[in-house]
Amino acid sequence: YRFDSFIVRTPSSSVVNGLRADDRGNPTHAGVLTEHAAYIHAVSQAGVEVTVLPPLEAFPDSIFVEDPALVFPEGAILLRPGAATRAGETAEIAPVLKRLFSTVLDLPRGFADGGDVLTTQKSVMIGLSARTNREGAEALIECLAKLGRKGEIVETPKDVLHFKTDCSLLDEETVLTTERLERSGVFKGFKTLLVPAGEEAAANALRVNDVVFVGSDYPRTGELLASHGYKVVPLKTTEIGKIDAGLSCMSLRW
Ligand code: CIR
Repeated sequence: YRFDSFIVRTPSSSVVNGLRADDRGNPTHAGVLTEHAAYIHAVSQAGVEVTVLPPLEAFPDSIFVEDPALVFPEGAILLRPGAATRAGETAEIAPVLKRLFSTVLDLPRGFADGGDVLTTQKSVMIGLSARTNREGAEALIECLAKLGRKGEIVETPKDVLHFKTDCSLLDEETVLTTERLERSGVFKGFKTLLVPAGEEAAANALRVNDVVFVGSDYPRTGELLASHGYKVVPLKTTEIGKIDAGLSCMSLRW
């Protein structure tokens, strides 16, 4: 959770057509832009340098740069997003990563979204989901090994978009998660904090250096984290939430 660098992508006007499981109405372009600008400002204040990529009209979900790639200080991996409308995002981010990293690997087969990947000191957890299949997860483990990292395949709760929709790393030993994911037992060896019932979407929080960013629509989660000594900064995720996104999705971090 210690980072120096972020990559984000400005939302295009097509973001209003982003994928979603339940239609609660389109987000507005202006609303997403405002949330995105506040995110850039907030992470900059947390001490990271932010590279802002230009909008991609052809890819409504391309603001969620977390999904087409994985980055580590030692190198990057270009992924194969599991949603057909997002597959082309990898080719868009590839040249940027090739400029910034001396090692850039390609996921050779299968499908994997970065939203299904939780990096901890012990391992890189890869959640199987509707976007990440076993073939992709196994191929990803091979790529991770080339970077000197250990990958581990885990399950994502049913009907949850991504593994990280339901969890985030608060520090090296603590994970914020939902009751349904905690129940699966994946976080053995970690301390867990559970988001209050009704605030499941708050589990996709984002620890950056000394602060934890949490969706401002989830005040009870903010209070819970503050009561455990975390420095909490609420960020609005109302519009991006309409297209199933939270705070980790909007950046690549290393
Ligand atoms: C999608 O369904 O792909 C986007 N609407 C949301 C992606 C969220 N990404 C993430 O959690 N890493």
